[in-house]
Amino acid sequence: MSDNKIEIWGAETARTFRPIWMAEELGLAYRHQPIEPRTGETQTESYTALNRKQKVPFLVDGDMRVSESLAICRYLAQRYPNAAVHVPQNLLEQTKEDEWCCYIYGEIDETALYVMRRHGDLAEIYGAAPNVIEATKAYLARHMDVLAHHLEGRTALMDMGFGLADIMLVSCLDWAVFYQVDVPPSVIAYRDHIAERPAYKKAMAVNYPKLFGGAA
Ligand SMILES: N[C@@H](CCC(=O)N[C@@H](CS)C(=O)NCC(=O)O)C(=O)O
Repeated sequence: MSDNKIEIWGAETARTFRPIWMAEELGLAYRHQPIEPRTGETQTESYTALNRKQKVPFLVDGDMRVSESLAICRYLAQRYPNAAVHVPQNLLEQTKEDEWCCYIYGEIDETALYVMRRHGDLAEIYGAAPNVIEATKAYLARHMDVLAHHLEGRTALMDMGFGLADIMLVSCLDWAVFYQVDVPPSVIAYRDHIAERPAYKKAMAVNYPKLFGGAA
């Protein structure tokens, strides 16, 4: 357990959900600063001084400052280890976790879901492109197939058990479902199993206060 020197900035997106979920899994005490993108809150002078990227999520832990959802989650898991979250114990596990995390972040988050967001929800900024959205859904279907094959009968991505890669993936799967992407049954079964975790539920309430009526 840490004292309250940890601040997690950001709310209401799949990316901001990740560090909150990780902190909940680890049983950390943290102060949540629920600023949202596209509200002007990331553009203020004080926030820009903290994070020049003007993006969320962002972590403050004493003197440590970290942006990027994946980097924040890995930092927390390794800085405050807890049996709830398996961390790689050797090069092989580290490499396989990296392989999953790079794949999920590169192919599923940035190349697919965020492209859909840019040309859907954020069309006023980046331009409406229904053809791009359709092509991206088809691209995502290929990766859902990869996931379906791997996840058949599994409750965690990696043999070592629930960990960082699962936080990355489940946050993307929820996003995909929200965007009405077809998610295969074995992937849904995996996601539903993990979504039973108390920390997942708590993090949902913290990250999406509007959806949960401010409960958290
Ligand atoms: N690669 C970053 C992405 C961060 C990101 O793009 N955050 C969005 C919200 S999901 C944001 O803050 N957007 C505000 C903006 O671009 O002005 C991460 O995973 O943390």
